[in-house]
Parts: sequence; C-alpha cells; structure tokens
Amino acid sequence: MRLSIAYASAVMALMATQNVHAATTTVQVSDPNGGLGFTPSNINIKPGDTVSFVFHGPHTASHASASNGCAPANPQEFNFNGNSGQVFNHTFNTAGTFNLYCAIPGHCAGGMKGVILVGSGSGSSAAPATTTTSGSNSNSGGGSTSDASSLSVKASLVAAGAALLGFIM
Ligand SMILES: [Cu+2]
Repeated sequence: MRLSIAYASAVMALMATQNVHAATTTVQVSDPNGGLGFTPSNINIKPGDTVSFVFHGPHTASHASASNGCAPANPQEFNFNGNSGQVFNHTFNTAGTFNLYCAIPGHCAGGMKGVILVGSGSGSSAAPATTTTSGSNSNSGGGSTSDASSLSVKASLVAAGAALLGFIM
C-alpha cells in the first residue's frame, strides 16, 4: 500500500512536470484572405513544445534547408500538406533552428517562410531559455521566478494527489 502511494505520487509528479513545461504555439498557415505568410513567422519554443499549424487554404508547412529557406531540408523534421480547416501538430524534441516554408511553387518567394527556433540558439528573443533537462532544475538556487512557480505548482499538485489518495484509502 505504501509503495503504491509512492508510485502514484511519482507518476503524478511526472505528469505535473510535463503539463507545466510543455507548451503549444499556434502558427496560422496563410489566412482567410489567402495571404502568403505564416503568422507568426518567427517563433521561439523549448524542446518538447508543440507547434500547431492551422491551415487556411492549400499550402504546406515544411522544414526548409538551412542554406536555402525555400528548398526542402534533408532530412525533413516535418512536412505537412494541408488545406483549409486542417490542423497539424508537431512536437520539437531537439534544440535547433528549423526554417519553415511553403513548398507550393511561388509561395515561399511570395513570403511563406519563417523560422522556428527550438531552445536558446543565437536569436534575439526576449525569452531567456530555461533549461528543461530533467533532473537538473531541482532546488539548486538562483532559479528564475517562473521556475520557482512551476516547482510550487508541481509540489501542490503532488500534495493534492497524495491527500486524495490518503482520503480514498
Ligand atoms: Cu503556400
């Protein structure tokens, strides 16, 4: 019984960690007026975060080459071919810079390109990259306020879960 409670608490702590840290950023692929662009076109996310591509019209949301932003990368991390109303989600687990483009002829040259920065990179983003490597961000002091709040959220979730288990048993 004691072991199962410990296990359940560990599982809940893991779930809480994932819920607190994983985020989803939505990128509009074109728009209802048929514009050639991604909105926003430059995003900065963390490893483990998801990008949700919302399509407006027949386009692609494709991984472009680092050397040519309008040509396919090789290999491609993602390559979605969609139409109005379709949504494609991709989780970026690896840090790096991923160029984004639409592979429909003429669309990239017309403005359908962007950059997805995963992790800190060398960009000028305002968001300080917080390390999300598991196990290294426990109470080591000097954490940012967001880390501290997420830790307290996790702690309270675990406490609530343990209390609930105690109540049930
Ligand atoms: Cu397009």
